[in-house]
Order: sequence, then structure tokens, then C-alpha cells
Amino acid sequence: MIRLHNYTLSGSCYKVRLLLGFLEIQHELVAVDFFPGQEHKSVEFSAINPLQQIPVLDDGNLRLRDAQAILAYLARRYDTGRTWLPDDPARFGQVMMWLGFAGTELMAASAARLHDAFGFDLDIDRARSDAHAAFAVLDDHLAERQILGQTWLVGDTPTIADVACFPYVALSGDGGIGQEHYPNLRIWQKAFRRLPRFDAVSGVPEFV
Ligand SMILES: N[C@@H](CCC(=O)N[C@@H](CS)C(=O)NCC(=O)O)C(=O)O
Repeated sequence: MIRLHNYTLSGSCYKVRLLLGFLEIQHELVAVDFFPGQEHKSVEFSAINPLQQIPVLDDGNLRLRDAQAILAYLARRYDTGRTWLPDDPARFGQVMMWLGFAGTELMAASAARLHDAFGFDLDIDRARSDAHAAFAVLDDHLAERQILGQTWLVGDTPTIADVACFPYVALSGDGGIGQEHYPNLRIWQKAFRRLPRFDAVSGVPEFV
């Protein structure tokens, strides 16, 4: 049985839970008391992930950290339709590009949320301004896609690129980051929330 070391309010864990749901993969959630317990910094958890971060996924003898790596593994291993991580080299490369973006530039929105919602001590002005820069890049890309009649970041079906980028966009209000200037981001999020088996997390209402 797959085990996900998880904290419900973590956007990074939410990425993995979303894909587990879309692919209908049986799994067990192992609760990590990230806040306020800081369990990810414990000696026991450091043995699970020396980077002291969640999520971590166990599948048999395989242990993976980093949400993007976990998404790629789950898609390759369990998506029999091979749509969530396409085989086509160009689309594969584009998905990897957006996974990189989700794990770096877009994490500024996570930082802002950690500051506002969890009291992390960091440069909130810098985090918000970096998040806005990342949102503008994503919004511009989605504008181009929508001109082509496309909804998703890559190709014509949702991929793990969308899954990786969705949580910290959807949760950005928690970090004081408004989305008034990103109309294409809002359209994309509505489409994402309408996907079958979409699972809402606290602060991300299901689309009605
Ligand atoms: N590169 C990792 C980063 C994950 C991450 O930042 N997780 C947060 C919780 S949402 C965390 O564990 N932060 C603790 C820390 O970095 O000290 C990923 O994308 O999965």
C-alpha cells in the first residue's frame, strides 16, 4: 500500500493527494504534525527525509521526496492512459518545464502563505512580489493557450503540470496574494476544479 507522509494544509502534499485521487490510487495517509508540532524537524522524520520537508511517498521499498518527483513517478507507474505525463518528447519536456516552475518560482506563493498562515519568519514583501511575477508568467502562458482554444498548460488534457501548479495558485489568498490581474489563471482554476474526482482542501472551495 502506498503511504503518503502528509499534512492536510500543506499545498505540496495537496499536489500529491490530487493526483492520487485523479488516478484512483489506493493509499494511506501518514499524518505529520507540521504545524504547530514541527514534526518534520524531528530526528525520526529526518530519517525519512533529511531535507525535513513533506511530502514523502513510500511505495513498497521505494521512498521519494519532492512533490514534483512524486507526481512524475505516480503518473509513469499508475496512469495506464499515459495522459498525465505524456510520452511525446516535446510534451514530456513541456510538462517537466512546468514541474520545475512549480517547485521553484511558484513556491514564492507557498512562502507567503507560510508567513501569513503559519507565522514563518521570512521576507513577506519579497515573497509576494516574486509570487506575482510567477503568476504573471503563468497567466501569460494560459492567455496564449486560450487563444489556441486550449485549457491546460500542456497539450489538450490535464497533466501533472496542472496538478503541480494548481495548489499554490488556488491557496494564494492565504498569503495575501490577490488574483484580480490574472483572468486566465481564474479560468484555468475553474476548469481544474471541475475535473472528475477533484478534491478540495481547506481554503479551496469546490467549484459550484
Ligand atoms: N521541494 C519540495 C518542497 C516541499 C515543501 O516546501 N514542503 C513544506 C511544507 S508545504 C515543508 O516541508 N517545509 C518545511 C521546510 O522547508 O523547512 C517539494 O516540492 O515537495
